[in-house]
Amino acid sequence: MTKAATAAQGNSKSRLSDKLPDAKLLEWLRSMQLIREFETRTMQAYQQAKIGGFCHIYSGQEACAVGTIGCVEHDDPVVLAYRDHGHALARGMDPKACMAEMYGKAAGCAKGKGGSMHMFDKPNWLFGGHGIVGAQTPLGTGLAFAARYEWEVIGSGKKKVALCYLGDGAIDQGAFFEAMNLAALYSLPVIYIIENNGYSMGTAIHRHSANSDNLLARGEAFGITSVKIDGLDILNVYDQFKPLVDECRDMQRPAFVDFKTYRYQGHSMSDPQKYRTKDEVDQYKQKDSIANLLDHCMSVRNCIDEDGWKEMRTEIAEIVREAVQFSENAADPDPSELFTDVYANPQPNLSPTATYAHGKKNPLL
Ligand SMILES: Cc1ncc(C[n+]2csc(CCOP(=O)(O)OP(=O)(O)O)c2C)c(N)n1
Ligand SMILES: [Mg+2]
Repeated sequence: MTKAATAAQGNSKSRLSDKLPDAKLLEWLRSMQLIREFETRTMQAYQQAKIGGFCHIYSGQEACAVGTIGCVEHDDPVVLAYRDHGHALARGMDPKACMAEMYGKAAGCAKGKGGSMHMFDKPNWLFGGHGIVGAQTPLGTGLAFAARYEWEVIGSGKKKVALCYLGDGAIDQGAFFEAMNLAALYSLPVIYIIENNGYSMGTAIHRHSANSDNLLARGEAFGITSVKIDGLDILNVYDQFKPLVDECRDMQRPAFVDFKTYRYQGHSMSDPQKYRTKDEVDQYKQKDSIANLLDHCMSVRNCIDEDGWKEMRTEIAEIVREAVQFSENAADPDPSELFTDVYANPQPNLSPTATYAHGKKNPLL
């Protein structure tokens, strides 16, 4: 077992996170609360039909995005599945650009063309949310390849680590196994983070995956360092994930993380949730990651009190309110944008359906 794997399996005596300054913990508390509040307002906007299409809420999983992104550098590349608002915000995306994207407005991070599942932010090294389950895993491997190539072959850049997030529902996709194989074979610095929230849509993990109690076996089969992390406690995430990141960066090799987490809302905005009980959800809410960190900050670090927490929440609520307001008032994309940012358009500025749609000319044109 590597040093990081040993550390990750839990060394309760000395906690790495004890050395973190209070300011860092408060920054994470703020970031997790921003995501929670943002998602609450997203649900409201969706229910008012202001947001359309698929929309997957991240509430409950905040310690994963904030904790893992908190362990890497700003220019380490990140690639995601479709439950992506939380990571985008944790990565530093402007909440206005994130919300406007869901509103389908031109000021959105993907010009309003992607929606909820396609948060993309190049300046923040965020290479997108992806709607095809597992499709981002070869991309994560490619990002690691590019980073290593740049550093080792071209001789520019520096040692980087790519973070590639996927859900438990993606672990049996063939593309993921191909991606892991190449990552191991070429020794690429990519960390596959399985956000194991226990469900793939409405199917519990033990019903969709063989040997689901031992996901680490999948990474280990390729000789990849594989660790399990309890993802509801962000300090624990840091204690376990930071040594792993450091090792992958230093040794330029991959890792696999079975990251235990839980989502509070349904799979998407339309999910009657017949597959789980309210009791189960409530039990996880008892272990809420924001409440956990707040408690630690209040009672162990004494770095925030009730008034400070109230002030922080008020400030965050205002930021999100402004993001919603901004999105409501923002301009729609110009109709000509229909024909830009596409892989190929054989008839530039002319939609193939312009004249053929039901025999009528497309009214947008
Ligand atoms: C290749 C492919 N198959 C099926 C789907 C339909 N689908 C959308 S989300 C989803 C569940 C994925 O669950 P998981 O990876 O655990 O992510 P979570 O929603 O729990 O974050 C499925 C099967 C898809 N988008 N892509
Ligand atoms: Mg899942």
